[in-house]
Amino acid sequence: MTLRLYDLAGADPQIRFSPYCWRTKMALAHKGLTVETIPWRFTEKAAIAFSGQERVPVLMDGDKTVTDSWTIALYLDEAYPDSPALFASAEARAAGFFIKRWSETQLHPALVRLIVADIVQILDPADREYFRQSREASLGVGLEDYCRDREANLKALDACLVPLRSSLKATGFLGGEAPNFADYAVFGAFQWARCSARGDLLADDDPVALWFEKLSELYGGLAAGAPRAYAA
Ligand SMILES: N[C@@H](CCC(=O)N[C@@H](CS)C(=O)NCC(=O)O)C(=O)O
Repeated sequence: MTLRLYDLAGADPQIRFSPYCWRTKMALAHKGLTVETIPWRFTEKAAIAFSGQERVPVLMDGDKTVTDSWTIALYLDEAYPDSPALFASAEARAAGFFIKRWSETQLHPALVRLIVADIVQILDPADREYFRQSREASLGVGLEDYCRDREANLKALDACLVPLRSSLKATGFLGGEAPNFADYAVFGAFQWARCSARGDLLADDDPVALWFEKLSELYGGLAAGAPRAYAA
């Protein structure tokens, strides 16, 4: 039975840029599972109302519906125990939870300052007003003003990446010798920026960039082949 996933899209349905959906797509590929993705826009709340909440990813596996990227990862390991584990142990799961929360609370905000003004431009016209209003209300400032000082925002990102960079230098992947869900939880954030915003955020020789490249090429280049909204 094919799994199905509601996946955030831009005006161009090929542009898939949600950090949380990218985590899930990498996790599904890691498990060797095939998924059919359904492009979804921010304002299409009615389409996912059956899931009992208003956000993507929403995974449908037969008659089961699972939401939230972390819950989906736990579900996949439980439902598909014979496929490669996303968490090989309870310890890996505990460390993975910390890393996913680091990504959401430290890395995502640093990236938002660099990409949110580009994101609004790639949205379906029906989504633009909703996105601008909701994000400006939570940030307390206009999106373009929020991103104005790119140099300072790049410096802040660089400082935020210190622990990630040291870990990757030491171990290759956050999961150790091979990637696990912790890698995908952080990878999703960089793929969000890659697919939805202008410019590169990392120097070519940055260990974080090298790790990102390696993950992008996995699973037949699943992430490397994803179209970008802006030319590289
Ligand atoms: N905790 C959720 C967060 C999911 C989430 O925030 N998804 C965003 C897309 S990146 C969304 O659906 N936003 C809907 C909205 O802002 O209205 C997860 O890990 O899956």
